[in-house]
Amino acid sequence: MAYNMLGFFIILAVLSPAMVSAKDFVVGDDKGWTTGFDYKTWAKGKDFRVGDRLIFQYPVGAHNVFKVNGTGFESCIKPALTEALTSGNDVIVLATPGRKWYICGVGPHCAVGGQKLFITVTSEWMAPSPSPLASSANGITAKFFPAAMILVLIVLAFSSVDSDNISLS
Ligand SMILES: *[C@@H]1O[C@H](CO)[C@@H](O)[C@H](O)[C@H]1NC(C)=O
Ligand SMILES: [Cu+2]
Repeated sequence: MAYNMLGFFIILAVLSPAMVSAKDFVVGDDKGWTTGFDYKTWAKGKDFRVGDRLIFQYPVGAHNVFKVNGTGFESCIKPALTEALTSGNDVIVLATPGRKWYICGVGPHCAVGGQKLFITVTSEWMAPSPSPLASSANGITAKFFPAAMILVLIVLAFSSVDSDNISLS
């Protein structure tokens, strides 16, 4: 029994770094997805990782969200073939690393209102720029640390208890 429990917690500890690190970003925070907001400044310094989520919040009908390429971002061109997200609470899971661009396709919101967002998503295990290789080891340590601590505490707890006392059979 004790060994089965330990195995369970070891698996949990190995899986937990991903669960610990996945973050939700409400685009624009309290302002949400709107015109006249500086999304460049908002995105600056934020650490977007694979598995994190972007949440675009706005009154339904007032705005929408198109994923575009760099050209579409610069020139505020919405793609003809892509469906816009229009729910007012659009959740985008950042599934792959790389540069991502989003614009609002309503009227001149992108071109005049500056309603456009550019982010760079880094892979789950790599440290962000400027020196991804040099600091990647530290990044992994930081991510594993909470899981490692949990594991150590569990092992200590089990080793200080007589296994007959916690057996359920
Ligand atoms: C960017 O997107 C536009 C519209 O969807 C498309 O016409 C264009 O070829 C794309 N540019 C690149 C470099 O992929
Ligand atoms: Cu808009």
